[in-house]
Amino acid sequence: MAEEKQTIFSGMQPSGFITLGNYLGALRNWTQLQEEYQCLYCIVDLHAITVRQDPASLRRQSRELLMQYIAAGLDPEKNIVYVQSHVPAHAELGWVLNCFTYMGELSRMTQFKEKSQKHADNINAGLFTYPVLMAADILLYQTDLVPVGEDQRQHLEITRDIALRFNRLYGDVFKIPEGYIGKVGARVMALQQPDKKMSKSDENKNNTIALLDDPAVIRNKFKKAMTDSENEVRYDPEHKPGVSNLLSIYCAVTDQTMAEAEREFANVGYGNFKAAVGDAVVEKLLPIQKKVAELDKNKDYLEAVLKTNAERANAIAQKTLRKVHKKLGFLPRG
Ligand code: ATP
Ligand code: LTN
Repeated sequence: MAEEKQTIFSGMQPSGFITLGNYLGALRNWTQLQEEYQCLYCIVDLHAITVRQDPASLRRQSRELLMQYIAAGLDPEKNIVYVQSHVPAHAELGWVLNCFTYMGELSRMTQFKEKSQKHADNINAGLFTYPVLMAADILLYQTDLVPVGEDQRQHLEITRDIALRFNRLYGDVFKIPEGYIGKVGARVMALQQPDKKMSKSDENKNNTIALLDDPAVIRNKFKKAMTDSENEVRYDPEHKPGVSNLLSIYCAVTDQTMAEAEREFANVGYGNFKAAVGDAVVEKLLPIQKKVAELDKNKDYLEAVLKTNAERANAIAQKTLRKVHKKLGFLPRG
C-alpha cells in the first residue's frame, strides 16, 4: 500500500489582486508540492473581512483568486482548492479555540499591532482573533506542513501553542504543524520603493505587478521602475536594491542563475534592461492570463470545482470537529 501523503495547508486572502510577489513567493511553489503531498489551498474570505471589503469587489476577487490558483497550475482534483466560508467548521473550531487562547498572547501579535495602526477606525475583535481562525484552518485538517512567508511565522507559532495546550488537556486531538521551508521563493520588492516588499494592498499601483495586469501595463511599470544613477546591471541588494530586485525577478521568471543574467546584461543600459525584464514577465504571465480568460467563460466548471472541493474539505474537517466536540463534552448530534 502506498504510504499516506503528508498534508499541506495554506491560504491567501481575497483582499485584492494578487501580485507577482504572491506568485513567485507562494503560488508557484505550491504547484510544485501537489504530487508529493495532499494539499489544501484555501481562499480565506473570513479572514479578509477583518478589514472592510466592498461586497462586489470581494466576490470578484474571490472568484479571480480561484481562477488564478487553477491557471497557475494547481490541479483542483489533486489539491483541495476551496473557499473558507463554504466550510462552516472553520468558524466553529475558531470559536472553540478562542476559548483556549489568551488575550495576552494575541496582544503580542505584530500583524495585529500593524493592522490596528493602519485601520485605526476599525480595530474589531475579528482583527484581534485573526490568528485563532488561522489556527482553526490549519488544525482542522491535521496538517503536517504550512508553507508561509516570514510574516506569518508568529501565527504559526501561536497555532502550535494552542494545539499543544488543547492536547495537554484532552489528549491527542491535533497534529502539531510545522512551517514548510521549501526552496526559497523569490522575495519580490516594490518597483518604486525597492526597500519594501511588493504587497497587494499597496496604494501605489506602480509598485506592484498584478498577475492579471495587461501586458502593456506590465511593460510600462517596469519601464518606470526605480533603479540608480550608475547604469551598471549588477546584483548588489544593499547598494542597488532596485536593479537587484529586477534581476531576481528576471531570474525567477526565466529560470536563469544570477551569474547568467548578469552576464546577459553586462553591457546593456538600464532602458533596455528594464524592457527585457518586462518582456520576460509578460511571457511568463501571458499563459496564466489566457487560462484565466478561458476559465472565466466556464461558469459551470468553476461552480462544480467550488462545490466538490468544499465537500472534500468538509468531510475531513468534520472528523476533527466531531472529535473536538466529543472531548469537550458536547452532546452528540442525533
Ligand atoms: P497584503 O498586502 O494584503 O498584506 P500580501 O501581498 O502581502 O497581502 P499575503 O496575502 O499576506 O500577501 O500573502 C500571501 C502569500 O504570498 C504569503 O505566503 C506571502 O509570504 C507571499 N508573498 C506576499 N508578498 C510577497 C513578496 N513580495 N515576495 C514574495 N512572497 C510574497
Ligand atoms: N494569514 C495568511 C493567510 C492564511 C493562512 C491560513 C496561511 C489564513 N489562514 C492558514 C496559511 C495557513 C496571510 O495573510 N498570508
